[in-house]
Amino acid sequence: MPGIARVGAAVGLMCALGACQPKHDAANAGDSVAVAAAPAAAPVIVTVHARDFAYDAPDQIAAGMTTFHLVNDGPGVHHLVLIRLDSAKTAADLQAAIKNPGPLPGWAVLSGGPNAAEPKGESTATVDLAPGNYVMLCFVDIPNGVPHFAKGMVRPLTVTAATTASAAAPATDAVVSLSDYTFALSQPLTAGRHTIKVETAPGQPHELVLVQLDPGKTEKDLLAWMPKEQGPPPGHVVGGASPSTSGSPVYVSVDLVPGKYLLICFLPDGKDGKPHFMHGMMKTVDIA
Ligand SMILES: [Cu+2]
Repeated sequence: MPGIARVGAAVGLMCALGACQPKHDAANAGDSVAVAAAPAAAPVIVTVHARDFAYDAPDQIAAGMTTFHLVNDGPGVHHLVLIRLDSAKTAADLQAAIKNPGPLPGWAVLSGGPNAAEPKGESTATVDLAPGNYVMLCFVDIPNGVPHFAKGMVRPLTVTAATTASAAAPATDAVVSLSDYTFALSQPLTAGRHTIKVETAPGQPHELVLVQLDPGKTEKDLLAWMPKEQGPPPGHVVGGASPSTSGSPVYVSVDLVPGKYLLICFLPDGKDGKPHFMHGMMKTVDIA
């Protein structure tokens, strides 16, 4: 069928020119996101703006490989955690459930997303979303220990069945495996722009927060700073993978400059409630 072959070639060319990555902005809030007529060569990009304390985002998107571009317009640090609500549960049910400490109920499935972005910073991650009802939520509790979802940073997102084939997973140049309680890297990370596959092993859910340490600072400085958050922090967040369960990889796009970085998981432990970094889930890497 030469007609179809020609259409395919044209789509390929447009993709090469950067024309087939539709951007969906806060301006489209309330709209359903249109999907390209041909199988997408790259994941659809959904731009979400975070501010203190709300997300500006579409209400509805199509299922499949989706890149979430989190733009932090607020003065505080924020991230975007996607949680799928099964069993007809609602955002109100989730908000009631997360008032209790401990693991999320089984109907709330941690599905990744872009982790912490600095004020005026950005964070980007790609996930493969199944159709369903989701919420976007911020667990960050800086400053003063009150999680941002309690201040309004929780927003429903409906993921509808896709009408076209999903894009393939992004090409990656490293894998970081999260397990109870370690970060394992497939190879040393290097400076430059990378897409890193972050996958959680069977066991508890985990997250990857990437912190770039200021020159001369170490993880001890961060641990000393965190309880009171007094004075300037010894580093700054540069994204990572929001919490996910096994089987839901997160593809993190990040631009690394040479320096010392920390990989940290803050998720509360399923057994004793302590953050996972207190169980050893904290790793310093030198990037050259
Ligand atoms: Cu927040």
